[in-house]
Amino acid sequence: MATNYTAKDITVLEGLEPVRKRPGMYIGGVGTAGLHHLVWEILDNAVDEAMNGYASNIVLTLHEDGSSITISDDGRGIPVDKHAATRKSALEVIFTVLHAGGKFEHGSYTTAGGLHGVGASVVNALSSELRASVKRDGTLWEMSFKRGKATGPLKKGGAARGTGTTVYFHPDSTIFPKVEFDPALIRERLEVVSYLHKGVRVTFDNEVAGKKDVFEHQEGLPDFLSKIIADRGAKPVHEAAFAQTRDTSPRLDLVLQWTEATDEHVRSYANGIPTGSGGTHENGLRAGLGKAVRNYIDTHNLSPKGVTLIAEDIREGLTGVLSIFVEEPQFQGQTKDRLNNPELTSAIDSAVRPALEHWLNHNRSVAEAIVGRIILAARAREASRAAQAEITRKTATTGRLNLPGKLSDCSSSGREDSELFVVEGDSAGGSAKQGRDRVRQAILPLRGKVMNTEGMTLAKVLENKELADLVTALGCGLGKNFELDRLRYGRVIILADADSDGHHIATLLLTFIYRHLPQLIAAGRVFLAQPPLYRIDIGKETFWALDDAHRDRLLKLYGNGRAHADITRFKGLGEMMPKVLWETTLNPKTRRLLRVEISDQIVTDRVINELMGKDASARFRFIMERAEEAQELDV
Ligand code: 28F
Repeated sequence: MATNYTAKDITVLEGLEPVRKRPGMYIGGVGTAGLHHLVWEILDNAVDEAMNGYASNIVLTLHEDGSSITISDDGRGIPVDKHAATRKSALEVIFTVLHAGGKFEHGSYTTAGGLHGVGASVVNALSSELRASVKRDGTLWEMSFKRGKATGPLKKGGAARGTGTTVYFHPDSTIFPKVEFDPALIRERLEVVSYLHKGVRVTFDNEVAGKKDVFEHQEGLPDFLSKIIADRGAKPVHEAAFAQTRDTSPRLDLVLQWTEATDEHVRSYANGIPTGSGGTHENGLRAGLGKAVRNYIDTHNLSPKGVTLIAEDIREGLTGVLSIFVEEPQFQGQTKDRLNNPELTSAIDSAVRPALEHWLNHNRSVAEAIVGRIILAARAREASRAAQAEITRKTATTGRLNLPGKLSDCSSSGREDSELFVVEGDSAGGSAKQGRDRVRQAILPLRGKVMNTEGMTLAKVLENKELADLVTALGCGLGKNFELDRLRYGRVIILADADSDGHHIATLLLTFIYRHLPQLIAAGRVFLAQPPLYRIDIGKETFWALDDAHRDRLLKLYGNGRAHADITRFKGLGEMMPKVLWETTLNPKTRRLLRVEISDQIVTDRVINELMGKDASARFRFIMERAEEAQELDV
């Protein structure tokens, strides 16, 4: 616990000029991430006061200019007594001296020292204006700064009820090219604070949107886990989650629950900072978890016959939150979101293993459900390995000869300039085969509806001939056997009718690719073709409209006051003349493709998961709304 400090504890280091000269050294950069580090640092100081039990309310106000913020807590209030050596108040020193503050002492967990621990003084240096106010000993104190320099002395105000610290700051637009906060990012981080620090009420007062959110969770991580599982639409395989907390350093807070989902989803945090790239704390959790489950299985003779369990089986479907607090966090990696404290691996491992083993042994029915889930994962893995081996064997032994019969391959064997069009339906396939460039463009027609693979095991998926043929045609295997450089085409282009059915097929194919061939999307190799829905002839000119809105825009642009517009709606690709299909959709010189990109993994996970299980119209509507945002490329 932080002992009570007074000004004498501050170690005075150096001025703030270096910070303004090389801000990147202190906050990583002056882009959006760097801008928001200013918020996290001040917020972190308020959270630290709450963690030490002195504050229970934190309010963040995003002012209506969208570029200034006030954060306040109801903690003790930063000390204002004068520092013997410098004759300055603790408050002034904290905001004007780099790395000042007794926060390196025991019991305080701000991330001072790492990228995240820049200290309030750096925020001050990089703000065109900052105002700190403290309520302490029944009095209000205030001090203002410009670019790190005090604009006047510490002012003693009137009487004040309660205690606490409030900081207003406006980042300096001569340092940050864009001073515009991202409300969603701030809201998400505040909500996480309320989950990681149970009982602390965190308020987000968004004056830009005129909206106020209050986050407060008495349970903390168990509430967080319930939200994550609900968002992902995952179905738990056991009722009660495993929960563990430990208050001695390194502080540990952990919840785990196995679900029917086919992937692992454990979110980890160090001192409240998301560690998306994992780290030694996660390695410790995996080690402890693996040993505890294996010990349980061995002790109770539950090992499955004919299949060997691997670590991934144990964690398949596992959803959880790991939150640790350590006094000297070492953040690593490009975005500083990997934790690298070596001592944590064994510390977390030896904390989790006995607790989880104890829990399993004292909750037999839960343990049986979890072991059952693990064995299912192992068997599914085994089956899909066999299925993939079958596909690989077929493709490998006879090379191109063994390609699906329906594939009209292109003559070029160079990958980078060849493209595979995955076309819905035979008639569309026919038009595409005739209209295409035979040297560079291959056509794979798919018959009828592709199955909805969401939540299915790989073995089940590959029973679908259409998808198995697609995997064979692509040539790069899938799942654990995936090898991007065996991909036989430079681009995979989904060509479906411009109507709702076509969108539905495209969505099903995207779901399959996203779940089982995600590397193709990550490599930017997956595209959606945009065939026209309408042909519009006005006078001698012909226009092509992608959808109703586009048609109306074209008519408004070119239609009024001129010759009558002749509009034809295409019932499907199969009804298009091959030449028209070439000109409007296949020809790289005139077509417009949408490249499929995943901007936010968590959001995409939720969208695919949430909607793929529901009815098609909800799915299609949701995807088409997103399609509006999709970036158009002339490739
Ligand atoms: C909106 C941001 O920064 N809250 C803070 C405190 C409280 C103390 C403190 C902070 C003392 C000299 C090291 C008070 N009383 N919210 C905040 N609340 N810093 S920052 O002390 C800093 C140390 O420098 C505090 C007794 N001990 C500590």
